[in-house]
Amino acid sequence: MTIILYELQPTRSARVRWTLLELGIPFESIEGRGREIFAMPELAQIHPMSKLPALRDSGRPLFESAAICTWLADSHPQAGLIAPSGTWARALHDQWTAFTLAEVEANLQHTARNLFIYSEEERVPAVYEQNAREAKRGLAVFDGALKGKTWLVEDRFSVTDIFVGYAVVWARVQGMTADLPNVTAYAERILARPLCPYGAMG
Ligand SMILES: N[C@@H](CCC(=O)N[C@@H](CS)C(=O)NCC(=O)O)C(=O)O
Repeated sequence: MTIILYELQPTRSARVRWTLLELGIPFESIEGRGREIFAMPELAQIHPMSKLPALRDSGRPLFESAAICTWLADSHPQAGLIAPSGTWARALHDQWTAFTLAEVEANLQHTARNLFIYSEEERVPAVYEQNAREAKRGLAVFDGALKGKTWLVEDRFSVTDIFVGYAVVWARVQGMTADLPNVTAYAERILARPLCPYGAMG
């Protein structure tokens, strides 16, 4: 089995890097090219929109950080980083990853695209406030879910925390978590994990 990860830190490829490190899987990294990585033909062969992260596992292409992290944890069950399919704990993993993407990250990403990817003429500054408000609604749900808990699923560290933790740390960098004590403490626990690469986010 050979794993090749296309990555650029501190993007969402950090989720995959961390999952691989937690699982102790050796992997080859395509990195250190700055934004030139997005123009690599071999990246386009994996991700139809040339986005990161992208992965080859024994030659097979896979994209979307949730799908990649879940697959890696599933295919190494002995590490206990994810509950098996068909269990309630696994349903909660699926719930929190979908919720993160739809209710928090989509809003953070829309603002980031306006700020860093769209040209000045294309930018719509009015969305910044709307996106922050919607992201905070999602983050408030996490604040409630984390009350009295250390980790999200079965109260033990899992790939769910690797996934959700990225969005929470991103929101924290944007100053959206200050009035959410449980989310703030969770972000600190995430950043304190020995293998966590999210410190590079700022
Ligand atoms: N939902 C995707 C997001 C992928 C994504 O947008 N990645 C960013 C880096 S964090 C990217 O490649 N941006 C380049 C672009 O939009 O052209 C995932 O979680 O993998």
